[in-house]
Amino acid sequence: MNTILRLTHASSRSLHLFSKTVPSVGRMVQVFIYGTLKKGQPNYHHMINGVHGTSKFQGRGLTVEKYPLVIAGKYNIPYLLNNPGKGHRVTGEMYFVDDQMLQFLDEFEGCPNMYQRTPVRVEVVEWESKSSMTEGSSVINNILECYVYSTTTYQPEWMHLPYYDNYDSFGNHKLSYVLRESRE
Ligand code: PCA
Repeated sequence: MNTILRLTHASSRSLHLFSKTVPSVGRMVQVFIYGTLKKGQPNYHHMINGVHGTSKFQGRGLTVEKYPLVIAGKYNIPYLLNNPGKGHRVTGEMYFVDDQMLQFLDEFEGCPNMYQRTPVRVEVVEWESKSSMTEGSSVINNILECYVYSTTTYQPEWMHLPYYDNYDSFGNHKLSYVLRESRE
């Protein structure tokens, strides 16, 4: 009994020393972006604003599963409804983001009320040659697991809206996204 106690004490002490002396390497995670945060879309500038943290574009892909991607509400906001199997495989961009950027994105996306950040499987279709395919993540058969902002907290009638496979705020639908600063 005494021995066990001593060992436990010793190991917790060395763990403490370890965490004090070894600088922690920030956690980076993969996020799949399909809406207004994509390149060329109205909120992209947030992805590259260093004030929010770090993000690194990694490539493009499409969800392995089908999802209903709709444009809903009076501000024409894109939502990936978390109802896999319906709709289309959705196109988007993968980014490697640090904790600070992830926290910003969670707040920006009203997570967990408006959207929830959940894991999604993405098939890689285009990869930035500069970054390694396995960097910080496991890629098996071109399939990458990423976080995505999707929602289960949607109005049932949204399931009857048109489904898109590639969101574009400036598309033919004429449902251009209303920026936050322009909302009433
Ligand atoms: N922003 C997030 C979710 C929907 C949106 O407009 C994105 O671009 O993926």
